[in-house]
Amino acid sequence: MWIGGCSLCCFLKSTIISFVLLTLSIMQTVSADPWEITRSSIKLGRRLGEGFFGVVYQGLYNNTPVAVKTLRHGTMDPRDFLKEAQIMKTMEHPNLIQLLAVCTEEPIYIITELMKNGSLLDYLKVRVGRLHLNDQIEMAAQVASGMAYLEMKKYIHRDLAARNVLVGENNVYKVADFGLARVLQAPPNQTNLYYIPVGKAIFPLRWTAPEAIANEKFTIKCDVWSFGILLYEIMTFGEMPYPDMNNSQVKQRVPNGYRMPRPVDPYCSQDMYKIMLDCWNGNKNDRPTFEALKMSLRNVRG
Ligand code: ACK
Repeated sequence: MWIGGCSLCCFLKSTIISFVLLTLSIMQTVSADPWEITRSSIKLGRRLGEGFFGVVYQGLYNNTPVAVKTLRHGTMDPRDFLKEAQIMKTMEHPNLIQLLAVCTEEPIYIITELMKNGSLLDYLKVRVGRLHLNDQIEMAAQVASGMAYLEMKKYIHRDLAARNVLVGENNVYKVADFGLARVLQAPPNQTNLYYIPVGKAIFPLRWTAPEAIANEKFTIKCDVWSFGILLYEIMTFGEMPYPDMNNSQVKQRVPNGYRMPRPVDPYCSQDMYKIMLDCWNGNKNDRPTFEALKMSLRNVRG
């Protein structure tokens, strides 16, 4: 009788233990992030280039060629990045670079689709005078399409510029690095051609709307301002915005109403310049939506 009691007790004990183990393993499976991958599952290949925050490599993931963005230590808090990556993963559009996987242990790896022709900025620079207005409108319209999707999803890019648009095969243009700017931290005492520290954050000064510099608050309307600067880059084949001004002149004059003049060489049509000026409206609420920009770009004449 006693022996029977013991075996019942042992049976119950082992059943409970198995149940707990099973529950734990189910919980682990549910909570494991399917986007998080081990570093060993990525084979790094040739170096594609270097951004402010680290080197970008070509890589192989599941036998598929990918781009691997590696972030230098200290460029962001891995926990902030992980939170932001959860949102980035939900963004899917033919004109947005698709996030494929992440490695959130430092050095952080961001694995995305590979774009054969690199950044739009470099693409433009080597094609000075070799593109037609229709090609330029096509680039702008595809970027506006990707941005209209972010707008609809109530998401903000914060660093829209030709260097962050990538060019694929068959004239496909995709917006990269959306959301990243929010979690990036300024490396101490480091600035470069594009980014300057403002408080704890860093800003791409020449692409940033004056109200965002003033109050460090970003909205989709700041992205619209940056889109106007991107149009300027497209029309000038990658010229640096405000070419004759230094950073402090930009910081001081733009909030006081200064706007870049219409590019004349290379030529920029009045229609296109009008769209730029609309994006640079001092009152952010009077700037167009990306949805409206898509339409306006269809009607641009040379
Ligand atoms: O102009 P590039 O060759 O294109 O040099 C820059 C560099 O990395 C730093 O940003 C390249 N790059 C970034 N992301 C990708 C990508 N997904 N596919 C191909 N090249 C990329 C970019």
